[in-house]
Amino acid sequence: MTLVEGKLKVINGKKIAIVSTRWNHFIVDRLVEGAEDAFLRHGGKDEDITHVIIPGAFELPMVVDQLLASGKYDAVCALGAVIRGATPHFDYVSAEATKGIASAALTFNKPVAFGLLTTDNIDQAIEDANKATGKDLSGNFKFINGDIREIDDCKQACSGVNYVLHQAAL
Ligand code: INI
Repeated sequence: MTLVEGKLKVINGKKIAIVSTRWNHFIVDRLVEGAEDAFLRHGGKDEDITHVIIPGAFELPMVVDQLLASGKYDAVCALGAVIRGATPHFDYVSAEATKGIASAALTFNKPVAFGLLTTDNIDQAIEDANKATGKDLSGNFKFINGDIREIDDCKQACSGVNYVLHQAAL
């Protein structure tokens, strides 16, 4: 049997870019804290994190694409929050952001963490963001084990970072 498995460790000074949105920044800033914390706790160095702040989730694909194209980063972590509210705008923004981020990852064949919260209302988003600041990493390991169903949106954001490290370590 051949087992291919990364390590939950940042090795050889891997560099990561975290992209976060100003839209819903009071939520998204909590995700940034969680992502930075996860990177540092797994052996990454503060100087190897570049944090890019952009307007909203719709812009995430373009910026993820540019960061990967620059060749400067081993992985990118995309963070944002789209809150449904009362308009169909939610569906367009979240669908384009999701498709675009996935497409950039496939184009450049580099790890991209998908940390976009998509919630029905602001209360759900706050709840998720609070869990991120709790820095509960247990969900990350579930994610690595492939048990994605058990973790909520917020833990996906954090675990995405670990997934990035996991991939980057290969
Ligand atoms: N951007 C978000 O990141 N979250 C949202 O909830 C949101 N809503 O609801 O509209 C949102 N809109 C802005 C959009 O992402 C672009 O930044 C904007 O349209 C400019 O291109």
